[in-house]
Amino acid sequence: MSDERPSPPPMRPLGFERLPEDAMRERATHFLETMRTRRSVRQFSDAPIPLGVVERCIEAAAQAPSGAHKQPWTFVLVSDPATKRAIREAAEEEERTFYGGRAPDRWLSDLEPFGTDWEKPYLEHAPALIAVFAQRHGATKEERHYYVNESVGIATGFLIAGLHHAGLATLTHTPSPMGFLAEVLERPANERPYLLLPVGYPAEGCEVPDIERKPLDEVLVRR
Ligand code: IYR
Repeated sequence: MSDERPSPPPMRPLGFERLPEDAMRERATHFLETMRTRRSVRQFSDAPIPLGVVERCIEAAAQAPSGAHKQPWTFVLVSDPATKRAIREAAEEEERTFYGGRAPDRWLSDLEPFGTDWEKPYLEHAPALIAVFAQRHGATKEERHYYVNESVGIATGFLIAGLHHAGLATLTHTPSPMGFLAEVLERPANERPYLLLPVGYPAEGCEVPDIERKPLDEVLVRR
């Protein structure tokens, strides 16, 4: 193996289009209104979805910035019913112990408004699951990755926003622990399960908790 580093890529012009301020305001407001209607969904229709749309959204997610441009993410798009069933069974096994005593009482009472329990039927009902994996390092341990959590978190945010924008519902699901995902999906040792996103249309009559987002004044500090 050679010690030689690849030479840096050449620079090129950014190609930035500066927008008129009224267009900026309109776009920002439109995006806010779009994001306001995003909710985590726990009741999914089993109606099929255009997987090509989901793939476009994954491609959009992969445009995220990442530490030293290492792009330390892998998205596994699962639509095979047997694989979804295997994921559901393994997730429910973990969740049974979580809800059955592993989770502290305080955590369980914080979850009460959301009506969650160990049963995860949506892992089978939703027509697709996206398992997001974080690459701790490259193909070999010598290939370092940086700010992996931040990078994968940003890409996942792009993904959730993109899917919503495209008219698809998601749930940000973090079965705990979720090591089984790497096993079921046969991922290499450098990949750690990060998040599982059921994707689909909401079921007929789907309900969500009637909760509010914090107002801007509570989340924004001006100096
Ligand atoms: N992983 C469990 C518990 C859970 C934890 C949090 I924090 C949530 O916001 C929702 C659920 C589950 O999926 O049920």
